[in-house]
Amino acid sequence: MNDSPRTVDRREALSAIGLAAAAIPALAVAQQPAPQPAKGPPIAVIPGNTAPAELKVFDEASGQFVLPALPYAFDSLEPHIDAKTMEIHHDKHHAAYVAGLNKALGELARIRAAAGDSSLVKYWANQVSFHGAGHINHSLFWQMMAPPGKGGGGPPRGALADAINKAFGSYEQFMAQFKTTATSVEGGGWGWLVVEPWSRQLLLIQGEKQQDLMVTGCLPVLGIDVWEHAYYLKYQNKRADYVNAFPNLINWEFCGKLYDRAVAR
Ligand code: MN3
Repeated sequence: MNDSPRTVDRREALSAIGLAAAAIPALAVAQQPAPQPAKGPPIAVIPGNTAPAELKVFDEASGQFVLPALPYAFDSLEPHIDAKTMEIHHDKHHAAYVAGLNKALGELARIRAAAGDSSLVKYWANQVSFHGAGHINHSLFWQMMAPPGKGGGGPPRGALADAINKAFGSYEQFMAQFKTTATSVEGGGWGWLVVEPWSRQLLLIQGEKQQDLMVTGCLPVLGIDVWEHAYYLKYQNKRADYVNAFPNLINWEFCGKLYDRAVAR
């Protein structure tokens, strides 16, 4: 928060915080330059901002998406999320989204090279959306949590706290709506706190599957995975109990950084 901010477009800003443009499925599958969309208000990147190392989700050298390591041990979110759930969720589920995304992009490349079945473009594009969103959602989700008492839990601070109060009335009112939003997702999906960048408002939205019901262009600040694989070993059908425990794990410092970067100009 020092020198005059440099003005960049949103795509560059996303890259600067580690969410490479390729992390947006629609951009990743673009085969030719899309018509220039109307530009929203430019936002700024504070000089010196660098991508958090833990958010390296793509390897430039190989051109492949990669599974980032968990930033803490499997058992360090206990008792709220058990170690076995974390191990399976990260090592199996998240890894499968990474593999699925790379596979889908590879198949689309084969089709472009006339070596694949062009009737399957729709199928593979859908796979890019599903697995790409799954990869980015989980890469963020691990960072949005921290061990209780060691970065996890407590109320938000700083500009994000002020924005939550302004948008939702109070932290308590926000949290009540957040919990209801997450608990009531139909089937598998996510509860999200996002910045809608045209209005720069905070919104609480649901994401079904990995990607449905998202508002285009919204920037994630906080999310909770409410697929059964995220909680079933410990909580079985009691999703609300898992959602109620989740605030003990929220890494508000990380969420605050996402917020600051989403609204910076
Ligand atoms: Mn999951």
